[in-house]
Amino acid sequence: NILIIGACGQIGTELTFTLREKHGRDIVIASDIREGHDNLMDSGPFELLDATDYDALEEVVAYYEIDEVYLMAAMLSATAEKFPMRAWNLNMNSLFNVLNLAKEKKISKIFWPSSIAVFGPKTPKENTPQNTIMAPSTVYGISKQSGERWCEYYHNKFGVDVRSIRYPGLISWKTMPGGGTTDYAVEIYHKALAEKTYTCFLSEDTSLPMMFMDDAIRATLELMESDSGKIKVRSAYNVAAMSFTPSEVAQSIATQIPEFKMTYEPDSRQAIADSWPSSIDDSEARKDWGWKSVFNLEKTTQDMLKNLSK
Ligand code: VAH
Repeated sequence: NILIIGACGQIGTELTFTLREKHGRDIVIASDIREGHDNLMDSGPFELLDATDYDALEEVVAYYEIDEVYLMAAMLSATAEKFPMRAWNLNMNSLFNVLNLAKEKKISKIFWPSSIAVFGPKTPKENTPQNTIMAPSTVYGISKQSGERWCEYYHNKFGVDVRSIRYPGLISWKTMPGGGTTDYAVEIYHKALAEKTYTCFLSEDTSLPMMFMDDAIRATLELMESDSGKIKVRSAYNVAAMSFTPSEVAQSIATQIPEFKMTYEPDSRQAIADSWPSSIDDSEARKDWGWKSVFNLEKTTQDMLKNLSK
């Protein structure tokens, strides 16, 4: 059976629905530190679970006969800057708990999300390669870089089958993101429909790697379903779909909502965004397990506005 930790989050929610559709509702156990939306809670088994509590996690794994874990719980970049020690504790101890369950052979496969946040100000910003300078300047980025090292160590040392992706900023309509720097790219669609205007917390020319959630979920499942022998990277794979600036997404919305107006008031999240790449080279993922994105900005805007208008 499959356990999703952090099932109420932006990615966790979509993974829960997709995996339940694929495998059946009772094969996929959703868990989080607090209950989520009714549509998630009504879609199958749910457990309240603190991912940093090893004994509680071990009990859920034994009770539901879990063999695969998707660890989606984390504190994201903006919030982690406000609570560094809480972020480190959650992001790292939840990972150690899951890696150690696999080392003890209590589970057989792990997905753990990394992020383009592992790159820092010294990293080449255009077409950032799989292997390059990584000196993240954010708490969140440091935790993701350390997590990548630990995943690779547990794979090489103990044969743990852990797989990971450096997600770009993710755009989705089913849930709101929580405390990230790329959250503007989700909020903007809600505000465009509700108020025809949005005040963006990043400057208009801040280009960041982004991906529509359908592509991110498909990348995750394609990686998890690949033969183990094909996976040459056991830290985390670069994956890419598109890069855009706030002004480009505003223009894309204006083609469907002509009266849409954007204003800019950069805040502390600007410094986080400035430390990240503007585009990513995902040739390793393409080569090793056939990754290919589908959604560009135009299709993303169409899908977001269509689903949020329902
Ligand atoms: C964040 N959405 O903004 C996350 C992600 C690349 C960005 O890691 O913190």
